[in-house]
Amino acid sequence: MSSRLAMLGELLPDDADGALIISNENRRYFTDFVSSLGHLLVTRKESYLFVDSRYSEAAQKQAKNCKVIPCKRLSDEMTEIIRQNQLKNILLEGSAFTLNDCAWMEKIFEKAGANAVRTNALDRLINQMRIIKTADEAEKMRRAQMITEKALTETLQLVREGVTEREIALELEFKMRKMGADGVSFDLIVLAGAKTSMPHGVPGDNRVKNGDFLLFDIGATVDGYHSDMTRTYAFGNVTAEQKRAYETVRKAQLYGLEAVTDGVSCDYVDNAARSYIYQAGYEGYFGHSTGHGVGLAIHEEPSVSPNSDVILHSGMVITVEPGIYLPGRFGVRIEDMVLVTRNGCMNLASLSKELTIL
Ligand SMILES: [Mn+2]
Repeated sequence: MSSRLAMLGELLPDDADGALIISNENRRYFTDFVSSLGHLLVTRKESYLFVDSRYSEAAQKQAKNCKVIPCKRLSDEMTEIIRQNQLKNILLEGSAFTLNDCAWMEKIFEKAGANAVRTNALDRLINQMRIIKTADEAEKMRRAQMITEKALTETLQLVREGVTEREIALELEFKMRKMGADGVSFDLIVLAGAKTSMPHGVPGDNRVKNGDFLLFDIGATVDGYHSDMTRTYAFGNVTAEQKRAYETVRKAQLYGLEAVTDGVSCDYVDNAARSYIYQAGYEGYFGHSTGHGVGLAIHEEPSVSPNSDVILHSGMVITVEPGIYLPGRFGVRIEDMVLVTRNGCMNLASLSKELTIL
């Protein structure tokens, strides 16, 4: 099997002879090497990973399918390699380059006789590769999801009246790391009571009390791959109105999941969940997309939104996460991460979605 770098080299458009990758995720995706800095120059024949002295030994041992170039001064080594390969047009990773990086790279390229191509062409090629997960990638995500569920199940046993959102979030993160996660997928979202109406609220000193909804939007990473899950629980006695909103989201989420299969478009899946919520009288209280792709990034292609006509294919991993948010009162969201298959999807999450009273 040819390497991802060889595949990218082959996919380069006719009017480009090189591509420069600088994001941590894409550098890792193509070389398996984890670092916080490094320039990966891809050509049709060969790829070069430029690193400074902090990474040169590790990169030479671990980076795959590329030549590691230890750098004293990046501009010198990069100029040399561009000249050797007689590169003329080099695509930049548009989503990763800042204006400053771009100006600096253009200067280096100019000295070496090459042009920087500032389009989204490279990002589109890479996304097209990353959007389909291999079995190995999906397995890492499944492991991350299992850790998330186990940590949540154990943490729920510790929830008592009066504990703060921050204490619960910290306990969860500690457990995930102890269970073998590299880290958390994002700053864990643990919200109680009225704060649950803010889809991306930040855990604070708010204390759990009777009648609260408790919302957990959480995930772990394994080998850089993310998991993403949301569950909403009742603490003590919740009202009939809270139960109605919960049941509406639960059914909408099931309709969303049922819509997922190879060959349907993302807006179709979004609509399957969204229209149920709107018809139940909650139009205006579900603002965000129904879901998103997950992988080395917590949010990646495809977007499962009303504006996305991307067609789902087996091997994609997406979330289905509708919600209802009543400002100042409460919110509900339920989210699973699923692997699209030829005739439906495989749910990577297995925790119950029945309304559970803690
Ligand atoms: Mn999500």
